[in-house]
Amino acid sequence: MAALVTPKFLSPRDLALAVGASESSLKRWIDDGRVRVLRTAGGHRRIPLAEAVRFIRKYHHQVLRPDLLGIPADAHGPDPHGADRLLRALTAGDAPAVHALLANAYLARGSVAELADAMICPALCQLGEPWSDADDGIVIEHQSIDVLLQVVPRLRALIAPPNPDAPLALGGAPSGDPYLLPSQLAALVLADAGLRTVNLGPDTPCSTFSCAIGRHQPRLVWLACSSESAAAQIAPRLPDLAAGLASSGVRFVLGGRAMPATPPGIERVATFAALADLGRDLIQASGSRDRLDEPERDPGPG
Ligand code: B12
Repeated sequence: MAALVTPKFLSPRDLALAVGASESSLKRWIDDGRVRVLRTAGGHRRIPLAEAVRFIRKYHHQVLRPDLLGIPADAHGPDPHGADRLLRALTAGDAPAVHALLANAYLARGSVAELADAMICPALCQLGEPWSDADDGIVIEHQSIDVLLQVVPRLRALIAPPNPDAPLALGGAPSGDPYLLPSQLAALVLADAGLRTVNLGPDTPCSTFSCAIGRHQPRLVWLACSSESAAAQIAPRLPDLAAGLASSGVRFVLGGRAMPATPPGIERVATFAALADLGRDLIQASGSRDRLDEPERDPGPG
């Protein structure tokens, strides 16, 4: 992964090369507003990476040179056996291949929720099964999570930043739950839906949740439960937490393979696709402006 640098901005020439178009076509698309650009102090046009990705996804462009977007090429292209190939790449600890698979699938208009539900979770499930008896199974699990945690920020760089007035979602895993990826994915899925997110991460005490809720005033709180013992410990405290959040109109979402039985007021969400739906509902209800209407930050001289 070392050779590729994720660019913050692309020149019109690089975006034209990436999608196999001529520079004059790209200039026309800039002029008709399909691609939004910034001007450097020197008057050069620059395209933020997330804007380039939005343009590619919206207008169904095929990407011939993903390397220009900081993404390794994926010779296979998007395919229905993505989870199997992801499993092989994870087992081999091949971070560039994992990056290539997931980022190219996103460019081909997959949502982050689809990547999580249809590729990442099935690959990890398979990885957890055969390896559970093998001596090096635990090594492969740690290594796979490490690879995915390297790739998640690179996927995040492809997503348009949220509007400053977008609703905020906050969450994590309860005390004693060491699982990192579920909350990372929840945050990524909600960011893809347009929300601002704060991920408190694994092993988060109830007091920290309360403090963070007071500080950030979220509209949605998620609790990712993957550890049976941690879920059993937090279960008796859920009714109070749910009542407090409900009184402020905050949606409380419980997800994860170990989510305990829940009292009314807590929404059980089984898939990341369902979480994305919730996120989009919140964006619509909030009246937050379309994030594409937001002016972009200046890229500085260049
Ligand atoms: C990586 C891993 C670990 C790593 C975690 C590293 C880390 N820091 O994150 C380590 C090595 C620490 C670990 C430890 C253990 N693990 Co482990 N682990 C896994 C593995 C391979 C992947 C877990 C993961 O991150 N999955 C990613 C999540 C997102 O996928 P998912 O859990 O399938 O989630 C789905 C839904 O629940 C939902 N979802 C999940 N979270 C959320 C959150 C929200 C908000 C929403 C809306 C939805 C949602 O989305 C997915 C479906 O689309 C799983 C295998 C598997 N099937 O997942 C085993 C697995 C979970 N582990 C297992 C076991 C047994 C253990 C240990 C007990 C092993 C041991 N003997 O020590 C310990 C227990 C640790 C503990 N304190 O609880 C078992 C659990 C069996 C069971 N009874 O449930 C599994 C299933 C493996 C297996 N087949 O046996 N593990």
